[in-house]
Order: sequence, then C-alpha cells, then structure tokens
Amino acid sequence: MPIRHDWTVGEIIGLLELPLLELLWQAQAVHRSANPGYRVQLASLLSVKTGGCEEDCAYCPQSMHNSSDVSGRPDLDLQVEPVLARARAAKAAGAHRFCMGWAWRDIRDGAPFEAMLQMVRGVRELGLEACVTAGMLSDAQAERLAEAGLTAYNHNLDTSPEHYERIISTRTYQERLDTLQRVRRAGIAMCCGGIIGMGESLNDRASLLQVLASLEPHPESVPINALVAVEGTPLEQQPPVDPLELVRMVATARILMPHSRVRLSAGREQLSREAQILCLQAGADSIFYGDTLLTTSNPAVEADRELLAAAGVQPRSEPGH
Ligand code: SAM
Ligand code: DTB
Ligand code: SF4
Repeated sequence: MPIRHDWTVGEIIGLLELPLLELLWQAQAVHRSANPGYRVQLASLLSVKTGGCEEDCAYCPQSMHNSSDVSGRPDLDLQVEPVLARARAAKAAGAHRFCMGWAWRDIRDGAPFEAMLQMVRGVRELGLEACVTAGMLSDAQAERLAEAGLTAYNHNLDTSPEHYERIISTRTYQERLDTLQRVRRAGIAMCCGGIIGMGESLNDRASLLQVLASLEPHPESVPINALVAVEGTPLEQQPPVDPLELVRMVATARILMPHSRVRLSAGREQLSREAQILCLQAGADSIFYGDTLLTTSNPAVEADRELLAAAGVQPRSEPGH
C-alpha cells in the first residue's frame, strides 16, 4: 500500500463518514498489513512541572488564564533522582516509554533544562524510550535533547487550523509547525496529534488529520485525545464525545498514517472496555499506562492489564518509535 501525503479533506471526510463496520474493516486491513501482531506500547506519563503556564489553551487545567486549580503539586523540575525513581517504577510495572511533561510555553536555558537533559539520559540508561513535552524549543535545544538520547518530542497541533483560534490565542498554528520541524531536523521522532470534543465540526477533524498526514514523513506517533473537560477551563461545559467518534478518529488516522503509532490518549476513563477494544481493533497501538495523566486520572494499571488480556493483545516489548 503506498504511503500518501496528499490526502484531501474531502477524502478524509469520506473515511470519517463511512458506515462504521466498513471503516473498521478498512482500518484493520491497513493495520494488520503495516503493523502485524496487534502489539500495544505502554507509555507512562509524569508531570515534572505542573501548572502556571503562560499559554491560554482553552482545554488545559494548567493554564494560568484558567481558574482550574492545579496548585499544590510539587514541581520536580530540578529533581532528577525522584523523576528517575518514577521511571524505574514505571519500567517495573511494564512500561516501555516514559513521557515527561513541563507546563511551559517554551523551553528556557538554565538549571531546569540541564535537569531535563539529565532526566532524558537517565531514562534512556534504564532501557526505556524517553519522550518530552515542554512547549516550543530552539534548534540548539533540540540538538542537545537529541544528544541526550531523547526518543521523541510531543507537540500537538490540537485541532484544525480553522478551529484553532477558538482554542488558543497565545501561540499560532505556524509556530507549532515550526517547532515540529525543529524536532525533526534534530533527528528526534515527532509525536503529534490532537484532541476531539472541543466543539469542532467533522470538517475540522478531517482538516486536523489532513495536516498531520501531509507531514513528510508522517509523525512517528499520533496521540488522539478526547477532551477531559476540567472544571475551571473554558471548555468545562463541553458534552462528552460519543465513544464511537473516537473509534472513527483512530480508524481514520490508522488508514492515513499506516506506520505511525496511533496513541489512544486522554479520555480513556470515560470509555467502556468494549469501546477501548474497538479502538485497539481500529488500529490504536499505544495507551498511557498508569493511574494519572498529567493532572487528571487514567485507568488503573490493573484494569489496563485486564483490558489487554481480554483483547488478547500483547504489550509491545521491543523498542519502536
Ligand atoms: N505545555 C506543553 C505543550 O502544550 O506543548 C506540554 C504539555 S500539554 C499539557 C500536552 C498536550 O496535552 C496538549 O497539547 C493537549 O493536546 C493535551 N491536553 C492537555 N489538556 C488536555 C485535556 N484537558 N484533555 C485532553 N487533552 C489535553
Ligand atoms: C498527549 O497528547 N496527551 C497527553 C500527552 N500528550 C502529554 C496529555 C494528556 C493530558 C490530559 C489532561 C491532564 O491530565 O492534565
Ligand atoms: Fe497547557 Fe501546554 Fe497549553 Fe500550557 S502550553 S496551557 S501546559 S497545553
């Protein structure tokens, strides 16, 4: 199957609107041929620097523009050893990737960045993949992260270019694309996806997927989040997404980007076991593993072990992107 970067929004809407079973069939066919074996990667997530962020992302409990309260969490941004202790515990619980988040608009040089580099080195020395999400960065910072062994950098487009200005005003879509190119130029894998359930239209979902699929090569990893509507954020009143819409989004991402790791990310707590299994069948091949995301909760480790066993899915043991 040829890998395409020229999908049109019209074609993508056509996929998102297929009869569900037909869409699932097509997505499974692509997934089984591109990623045989239904292996699921387990990624553990830790918030190293929580809250007080200058950006005004409407979904985010960590923005200082929102009244959602995430204070009272100790920041670990200078504490390399406690972060590595969490990474060791995640490895012992079976995680393959350790993802670390900083609620920053951009990375600044200085002690916290030096600590970040040490954290990345330490996580890699444990034999885990390391992912960082910390906002915008410079070429020089991307190169230093690459030298430290960083596997991937997460920076989401979040939504379509058209819907974007209703969600964030303090950083442009183009700035996000520029950050992603810097990550690529430094040779770090790109983890880039978005969120559904923020009042966007079907066209917006297709348009987000169109931008992602036009990146060449495709992002190595594509997180698909369902909005966690947090009290105190401007999106607190958004109704929950229909789980089948998440299934459609995952399936369409899989068809467009056959070799990318499609991550079933935030919002899993609102999904039944059956809906999560449909997402796995539709081509999701990674989940966040551990009972917290950054500030909100995620299913318990034990529940996820049972989920994977019920689906007959193997956790992925070999390193991947
Ligand atoms: N500050 C950095 C940045 O935005 O690049 C990194 C951390 S930020 C919390 C990482 C991503 O988490 C966001 O881009 C967004 O896609 C996702 N996210 C944040 N809050 C969310 C929520 N309430 N529901 C779903 N996804 C969310
Ligand atoms: C991504 O796309 N989802 C993760 C990860 N990248 C960093 C974050 C989800 C955050 C959900 C809200 C919270 O827990 O604060
Ligand atoms: Fe939240 Fe990241 Fe936006 Fe800051 S930049 S408000 S941490 S999503």
